[in-house]
Amino acid sequence: MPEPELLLTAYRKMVVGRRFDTQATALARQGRLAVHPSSLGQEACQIGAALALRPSDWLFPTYRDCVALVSRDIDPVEALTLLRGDGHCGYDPMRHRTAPQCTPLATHAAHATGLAHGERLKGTDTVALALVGDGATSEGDFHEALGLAGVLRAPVVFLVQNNGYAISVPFAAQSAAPGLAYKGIGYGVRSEQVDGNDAAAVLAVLTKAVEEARTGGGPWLIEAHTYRVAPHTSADDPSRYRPAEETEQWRERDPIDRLESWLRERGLLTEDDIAAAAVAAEEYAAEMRTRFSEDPVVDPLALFEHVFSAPTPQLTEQRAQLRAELGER
Ligand SMILES: Cc1ncc(C[n+]2csc(CCOP(=O)(O)OP(=O)(O)O)c2C)c(N)n1
Ligand SMILES: [Mg+2]
Repeated sequence: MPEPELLLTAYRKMVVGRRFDTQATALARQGRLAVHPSSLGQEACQIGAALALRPSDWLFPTYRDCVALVSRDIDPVEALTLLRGDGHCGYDPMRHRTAPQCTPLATHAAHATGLAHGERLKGTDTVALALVGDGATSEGDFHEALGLAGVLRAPVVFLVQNNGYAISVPFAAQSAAPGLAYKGIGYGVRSEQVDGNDAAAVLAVLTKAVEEARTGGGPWLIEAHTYRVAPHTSADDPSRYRPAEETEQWRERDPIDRLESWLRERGLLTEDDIAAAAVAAEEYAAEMRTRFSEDPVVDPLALFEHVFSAPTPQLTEQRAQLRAELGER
């Protein structure tokens, strides 16, 4: 069981993370973001990922995982820059030891494995944690990454957030496996299932996996059972593919409510603590609104930066064309 202090930190981060998420959904509705894939209902997995890692460890997130980013203390405007339509990920991956959010499903699983193996070759004790969706486990890249991680015994942990759906495709149409943890076992990767809406359980199992990977025990796959309460993105209508009663049932297993009552019952969380967390979350959202009310300054030519260390002749030509179109600068 994680220490009470860590669970209190988890609670506060989940409350702020949820407020960040609902604010981001509102910003998408107002046209301030192009789109927003909400983490609503998956906060226990998101803060579990952020809190199980040391600052020196690497996180490999997907488009779903903005709450993990802000829980890792990435600035909220930077975390949402990509969703604002910018060509770059918004934050400095090297500084935050957090890869750009990955939209192509599972390609980052191989990157995480490679980085983890490379760190071990360099003699560091860095661990990489890749967040993966249930649908992404059907991708070839996921299987290649697991195969390699198993053979290399790379210090990498895969957290599969099984939220029941890949957009409109339910789990039953995705896989006939009894669970996704079996996919790890097939590659010799130790695997476990966890209640993904139980923050204490997620933290306990992830911390164990990360520390075992760090000390030479090889990779882990954790399948967390959770649910995407919100639409796939702000451009989706889930009523077309899942019953409202199902979503309501999962609301009753809300990860924040569960942690809150667990901490309260043990006298670890007072009414004042709850009120203070809510105030901090509102302040966070208010600052987001202020900062997002300003239009970002975007230089169209920045599109060509950071693609290659030395630009290719084609890119140089395309940049010159765009520059001419924009007028002399
Ligand atoms: C390689 C690839 N194929 C298809 C898509 C389109 N796509 C975007 S999200 C998604 C569903 C992914 O579901 P899952 O992995 O369960 O993640 P979730 O959205 O539920 O977090 C698909 C098919 C993509 N982004 N990348
Ligand atoms: Mg899914």
